[in-house]
Amino acid sequence: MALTGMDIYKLLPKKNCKECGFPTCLAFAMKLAQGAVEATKCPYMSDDAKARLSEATAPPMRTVKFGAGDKCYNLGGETVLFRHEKTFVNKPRFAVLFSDAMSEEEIQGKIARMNKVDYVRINEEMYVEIAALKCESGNKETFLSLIKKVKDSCKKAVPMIITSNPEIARAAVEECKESGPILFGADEQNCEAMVELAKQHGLLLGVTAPDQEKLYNLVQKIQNLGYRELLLSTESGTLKQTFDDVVNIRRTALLSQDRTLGYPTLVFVNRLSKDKMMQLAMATLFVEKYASVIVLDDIDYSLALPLFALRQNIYTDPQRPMKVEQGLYKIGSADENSPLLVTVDFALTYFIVSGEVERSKIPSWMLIPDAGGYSVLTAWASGKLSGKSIAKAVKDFAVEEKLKTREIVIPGKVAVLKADIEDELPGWKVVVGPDEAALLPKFLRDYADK
Ligand code: B12
Repeated sequence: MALTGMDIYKLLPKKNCKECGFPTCLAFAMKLAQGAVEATKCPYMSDDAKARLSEATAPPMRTVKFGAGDKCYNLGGETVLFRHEKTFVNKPRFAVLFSDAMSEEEIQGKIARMNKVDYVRINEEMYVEIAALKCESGNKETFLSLIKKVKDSCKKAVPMIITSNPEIARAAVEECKESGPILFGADEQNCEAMVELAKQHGLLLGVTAPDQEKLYNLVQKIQNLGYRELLLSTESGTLKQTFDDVVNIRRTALLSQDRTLGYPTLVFVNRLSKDKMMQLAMATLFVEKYASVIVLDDIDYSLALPLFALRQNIYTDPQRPMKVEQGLYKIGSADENSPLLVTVDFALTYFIVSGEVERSKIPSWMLIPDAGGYSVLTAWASGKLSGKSIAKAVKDFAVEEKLKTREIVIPGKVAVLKADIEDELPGWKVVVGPDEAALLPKFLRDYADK
């Protein structure tokens, strides 16, 4: 449970030395309780008090890790129930399920579809981060051969070993331990052996129980065994109950500050429906509330596009606009005579405008200056989009070397910039485009015809 200001005050040296920057130890204690200052600011605190405070002031949901090297991921560490309260921090990761009872054809099909999901959207690489590998055969050798196959073919995905048999788990971990797998399947019966194995290799341990109450007791038992790198899951089997479980776990951790359930959660959407569109819909639900690992039966490019875009939108800081990279972008087979349009680096604007340019089927260039990640008018009103910033982008991205044209189309909303830009870019002509991107296809067709 969280400590109050008075609880913290009792742990302080009460010297009122002011070295922490506050006039009294009591004022410092109150700020510590609000999380507005770090305990390390007090130079005279005893080691014991430091340990108690760091435990008590740590976020109620633990941040845990899995993976290795550049494929290492954090889960959990969330501090709010709703994104607009502050921000969500560690995005959920998607997993595709492979079982050692599947046919070779099915496995190879999944591997091929999963590997095709590999693209960049707003500076983020999109791919499936986890290969969930389930032992259904009960046969160690069969399972190891599945792990090897998937590991060799899906280089980007970290394995998640799913078994409740500690002996098979141990062999499976040996097969892929260098990639920092998740070990899933600690339950009431096997938890001692599974904890020992997870501890030995520092693995994230997936804990599973039939319902919330049993899960709570099991986590307490595992914490008493000295292990806290956990990922929680219930086996309820229905969408309603699973949703309830995941939401309650988050609420118990954050609102009641009960750290027994202060861990990220895993949801097998593939167990809730066999229909792939339904699984997609459920996955979107659990991206928002509140799973940290979401297991699907399968994925392909068309399923990934909405799912990954949603995740990206939810897991960005609402106080910071999403930006695209500045530069000169080619749309279609634009050449040195194609139209040149300028817009801003606010991702929403860029995607609307580039979509309309594509729709026009007129190959074009888009120039993105540094506009602070703001919309056209916001950037103009804050002085970030100006004759100078546009002229700078023309120079920085060597537009005069790549294009013969000396004409640039600007958004209608900033028609007022025309004279400024022409002053900054001698020999250039500024053409004022329409106010709305939806009018761009007609505008571009007329412009290209003249
Ligand atoms: Co503001 N803000 N804002 N703002 N903001 C507004 C833009 C507006 C219009 C509100 C108002 O007063 N009516 C004013 C600007 C008034 C003016 O000068 N004419 C305004 C102001 C004054 C400000 C502040 C200066 C306020 C202040 O601090 N005093 C600050 C500036 C920031 C700072 O540095 N302090 C400010 C701040 C903000 C925040 C809250 C931060 C957000 C910014 C979010 C962001 O931009 N990333 C903000 C918003 C959201 C808005 C708001 C409500 C929406 C802007 C938006 O997102 N538009 C507008 C009001 C409004 O527009 N309804 C005010 C959507 C995008 C997609 O539109 O970029 O213009 P867009 O793109 C469209 C077109 O321009 C066109 O197509 C797009 C789709 O149609 N287009 C084209 C785009 N590129 C191109 C290219 C070509 C070639 C062509 C032809 C067309």
